[in-house]
Amino acid sequence: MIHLALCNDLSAVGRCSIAVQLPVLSALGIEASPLPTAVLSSHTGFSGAEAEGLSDFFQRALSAWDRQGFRFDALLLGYLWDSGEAEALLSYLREHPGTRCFLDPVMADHGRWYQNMGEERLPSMRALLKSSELAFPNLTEACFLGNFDYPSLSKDLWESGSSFDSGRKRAEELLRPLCELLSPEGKGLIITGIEQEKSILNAVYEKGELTLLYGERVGEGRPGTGDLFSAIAAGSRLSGSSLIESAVLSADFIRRCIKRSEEGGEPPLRGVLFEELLRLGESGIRGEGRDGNDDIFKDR
Ligand code: PXL
Repeated sequence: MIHLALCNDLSAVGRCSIAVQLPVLSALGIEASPLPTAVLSSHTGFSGAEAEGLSDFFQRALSAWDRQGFRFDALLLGYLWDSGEAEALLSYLREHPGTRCFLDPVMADHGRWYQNMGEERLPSMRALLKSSELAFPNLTEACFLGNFDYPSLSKDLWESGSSFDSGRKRAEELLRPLCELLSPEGKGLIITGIEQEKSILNAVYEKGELTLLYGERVGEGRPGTGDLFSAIAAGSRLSGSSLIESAVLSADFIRRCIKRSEEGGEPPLRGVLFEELLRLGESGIRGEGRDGNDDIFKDR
């Protein structure tokens, strides 16, 4: 069985990070070992959250794994508490050169840094990119990592029809050098959850080629969808799927979860109702419940 170390925060309320990634990875047949970077009473989209960084414990646990003889096929990295955790992960990856690394550079969204994060995060995130075969930034994180102007690119990508061409071209200008920052073994990037008036786009970039995946946009954005995306895409990649297949699987599952959440009246801050859709064989991640009428479609 494929064994993955899941390094992310554990937020009790709001369906994000480890709380959503662990169940989907299990459903995909991956053994995922959660190593929390921080514990929170809820994600930080809710005001007044209690949070405790686990940096010391996190670093001790990484070292313990070697003493205990535990090896991992891959790491999936998400929300990091501080630079100590990032440095510890960089050393771990240096000392375990065969370990594959999938990076969601969780730092910011909608043009703004998350609480307690800022530009000081960029050097360690860029260093982690160098050790990763695949990264899943949102558009804000991609712009911050690539020194690109977020407001103008998000506006260009929002446009549809022929005026969208300039957005597409500028996205390529961002993705080309960003992809070069990744490890030589990988060089795949997916910018997740790009918003347009009627669609959600995922921009898949591999071997110099950009593929845009369009899905119907239903309701407002919800936290945790980026975490679901990275877990499903990493799990699916580790099981041998192509990058595009993995992205389509993630995008389609998330689209159905959002639709179910809107129908069920789930408040957006509580994330997506993914639990019912995990049932295997019926409407699970690879299930037959894919509704068919508004699937994810490709435009190259
Ligand atoms: O899903 C992103 C995320 C992860 N972890 C924590 C967060 C957020 C987004 O708000 O607050 C703690």
